[in-house]
Amino acid sequence: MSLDFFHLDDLYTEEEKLIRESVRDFVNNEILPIIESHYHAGTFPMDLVPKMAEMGLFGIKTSTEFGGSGANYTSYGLAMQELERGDSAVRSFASVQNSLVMFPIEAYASEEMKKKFLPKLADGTFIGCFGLTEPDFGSNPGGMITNAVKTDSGYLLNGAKMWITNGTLADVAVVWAKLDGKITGFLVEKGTKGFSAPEMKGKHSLRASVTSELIFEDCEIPEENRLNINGLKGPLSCLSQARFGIAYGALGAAMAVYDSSVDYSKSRIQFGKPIASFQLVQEKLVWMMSEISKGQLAAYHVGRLFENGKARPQHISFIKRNNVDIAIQSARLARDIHGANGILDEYPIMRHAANLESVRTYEGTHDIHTLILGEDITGIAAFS
Ligand code: TGC
Ligand code: FAD
Repeated sequence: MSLDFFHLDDLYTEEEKLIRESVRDFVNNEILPIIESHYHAGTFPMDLVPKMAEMGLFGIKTSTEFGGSGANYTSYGLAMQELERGDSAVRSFASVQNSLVMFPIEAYASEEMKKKFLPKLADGTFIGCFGLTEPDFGSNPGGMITNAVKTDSGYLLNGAKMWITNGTLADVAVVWAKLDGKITGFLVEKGTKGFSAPEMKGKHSLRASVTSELIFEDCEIPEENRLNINGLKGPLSCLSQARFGIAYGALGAAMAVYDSSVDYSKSRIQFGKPIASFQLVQEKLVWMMSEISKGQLAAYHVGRLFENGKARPQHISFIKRNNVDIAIQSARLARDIHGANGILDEYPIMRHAANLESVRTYEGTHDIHTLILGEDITGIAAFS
């Protein structure tokens, strides 16, 4: 049984609970036994990809016509929650495939491109990535310098992206670039002349995820590979999908460190008693339980707002910012409760704590979401 202080299970449908339970079993049986060794080696567990595809974890919201599951936002959120209970790297892989690659292809590509890519992305034979961030443009993607120029047969693409999840693994990259000064999207296929995606090394966080540069040197992109969307709202609309999944995902990581803390504190004896009997330890457990429970309520509600067409980007900023923040703080408290054991890989604590540092930064940093909400309250943008 998982933390459910407010009986949220009464609000989830049977189908949503079934998806959550099947992903939870998958994480317990297939991810937890192998994740530490991949984390140490700095490798993504590629053996999981066909299994995740078989479980319908790619294209969860994509229409069944294109090989997806056609499920709702809440089901997607719960699947991300369970994956991140295992490891943020596995959830990242699924976030990118679902929200940052399959979503824009379904929303903005031609029928031909949808038929070409979506079924393969759904069955895991194709992996995708999303290239927005550049070496000099992270929080401010509107300043990007990657550039496309119109040619007779399509476009010539030049520039570089950085920090791209799954870049080296990807068969297709959704790449955002400026065409005549306006941002638009392109589908760049693996093997395109002039396109390379070297892996970035040296990460202390999200070690089981592949992170890459994308380099474009006079890449010829066919006309049909252009997405039918102009402006920053193109990539930001994809981020709205992914940030929602992250808000649920962070709860999974938080619940993992909370569960471990409850178990550990009941079994660890000091001064002749379980440490769970000390008030200072109970205070930490109560903080974690309270914050996770509030995060669960907020994530649940935003899922339903999405399903009713009422979710605003600011709602999504709220839950991404809040839930990642309380997950990091929970990991910090869990580390304390586990004492020296808290730094060992026998427990998931440090792995989650380190992973969550990336999650706090990507998809809009904590502070960028603060400013999005600050603008919503005051009507004054404080970005520059
Ligand atoms: P701004 O003027 O505010 O907005 C430009 C246009 O976009 C519209 N818009 C949105 N549309 C859809 N969804 C959203 N969430 C939207 N937010 C804004 C907006 O209405 C406007 O439309 P229009 O029609 O008027 O043109 O743009 P700005 O340049 O002032 O920037 C605002 C800011 C700073 C909030 C934005 O740039 C931002 O969110 N920055 C953070 C960048 C970011 O999140 N990068 C993420 C990179 S991808 C990633 O990290 C993947 S990690 C993958 C993994 O491993 O899980
Ligand atoms: P910067 O924008 O340089 O920010 C540095 C600091 O300055 C932050 O604390 C920030 O909050 C603060 N700051 C910036 N502007 C302001 C302001 N106006 N006011 C106040 N404070 C401000 N990107 C992709 O496109 N695709 C991916 O798949 C992807 N995967 C990633 C995977 C990992 C592991 C990581 C770590 C990042 C990934 N990213 C990806 C990039 C990520 O989205 C960016 O790192 C993020 O948007 C922040 O950009 P930056 O790192 O350049 O930081």
